[in-house]
Amino acid sequence: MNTRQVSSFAGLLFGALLLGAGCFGSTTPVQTPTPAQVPTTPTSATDGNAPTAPEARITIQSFAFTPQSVTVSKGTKVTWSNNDSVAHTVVGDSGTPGTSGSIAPGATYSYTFTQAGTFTYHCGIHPSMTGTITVTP
Ligand SMILES: [Cu+2]
Repeated sequence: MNTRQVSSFAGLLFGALLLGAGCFGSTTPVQTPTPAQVPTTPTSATDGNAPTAPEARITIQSFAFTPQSVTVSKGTKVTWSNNDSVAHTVVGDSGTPGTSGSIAPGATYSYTFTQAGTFTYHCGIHPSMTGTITVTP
């Protein structure tokens, strides 16, 4: 055995020791769990979950609007239902809530209030029938 062989053997041994020590001493790195991807659900305005517009109902019965006075918020759709046996109309004294035309028994008339204020109306057929809608901003 000459010196060259010895040194190469020693080198091999040293390398094996290093390798072994490396294996023994190495700890498997703790896998940091990647945070679960929270799916970003796009909220589209057309998925039907949009809040519905507020609504209010007024009954026309016994030649009267019931309730006679209603307070709603701006954007509310008010629907008059004619429960009488004769036709009535809804006519805004100053244009709001429009002019319904004849509301037959069992029929309805709807108007969406887009401006705040106090609006009086009457029945074009029976002027004694009056009502007031107060619209808050
Ligand atoms: Cu009437």
